[in-house]
Amino acid sequence: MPRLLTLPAQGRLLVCTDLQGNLNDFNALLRHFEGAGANAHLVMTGDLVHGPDEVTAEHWPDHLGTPYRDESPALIEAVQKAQARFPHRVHCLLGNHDHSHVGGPITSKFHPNEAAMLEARLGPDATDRFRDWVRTFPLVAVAPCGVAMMHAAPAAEIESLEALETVPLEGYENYGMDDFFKVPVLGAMLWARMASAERSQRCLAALGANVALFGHDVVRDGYAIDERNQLCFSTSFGLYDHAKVYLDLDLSAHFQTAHDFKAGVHIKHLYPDAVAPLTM
Ligand SMILES: [Mn+2]
Repeated sequence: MPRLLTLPAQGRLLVCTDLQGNLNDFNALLRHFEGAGANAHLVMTGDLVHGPDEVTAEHWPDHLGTPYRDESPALIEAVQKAQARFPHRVHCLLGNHDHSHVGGPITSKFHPNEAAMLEARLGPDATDRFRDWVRTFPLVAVAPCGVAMMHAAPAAEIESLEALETVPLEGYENYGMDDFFKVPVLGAMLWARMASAERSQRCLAALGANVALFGHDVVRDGYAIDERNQLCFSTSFGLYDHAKVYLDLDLSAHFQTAHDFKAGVHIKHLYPDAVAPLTM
């Protein structure tokens, strides 16, 4: 199972972050992907599963954005169907929520144990198939156009690309956050919300890339450039529809810094016709 996915030097690349069980947002993304032609790749940077399923419309908190209900089981099927329909062009990277199904720390955003909750919904056979699938997810995707995609901020100390391939996924079920953060590679790779200029520079140099593209954190306005080598963006979770963005890149281009990504050209609205809700 390669943990590093390398994309080709031509074609198009669509990138999205954190769907967390939002099937409608995946379907919208898929329509953009289908319109991008036969040379397009789609990379989803992790946290495919785990969304809100008991929050009612009357008690919907503003910080969760446009209301939706967790459809993780149907989303898993829809992504697998897309992978079968577009072989080797639809890619899922590992996120901390996905990792909780294959040995990572328990996540408890919407339930005390979200992995146990989803696995109960899936039933034993589908759970086994889901775990086998998640175990194949790469940690990082790189493209010759100068970008590296990962779940969280590029803070991992990566000694070598070979070392990346031998990172053990299992055995962290009982880790608290402080301890898991100290786990080499995985701790930062799946949970870091920020990376200093120095640290991200080392991480990206090890990966042979100039700019990190990632989510994990919620950027309410769609995207943020905190360091010139980091573009953090939100496609789905925690946003209102009008602010959700995905990336659309030419794989034969060359990106030097995060400022090379232009709104409307490389950073696109998931729902171009959505308008901001009126506020009080
Ligand atoms: Mn995450």
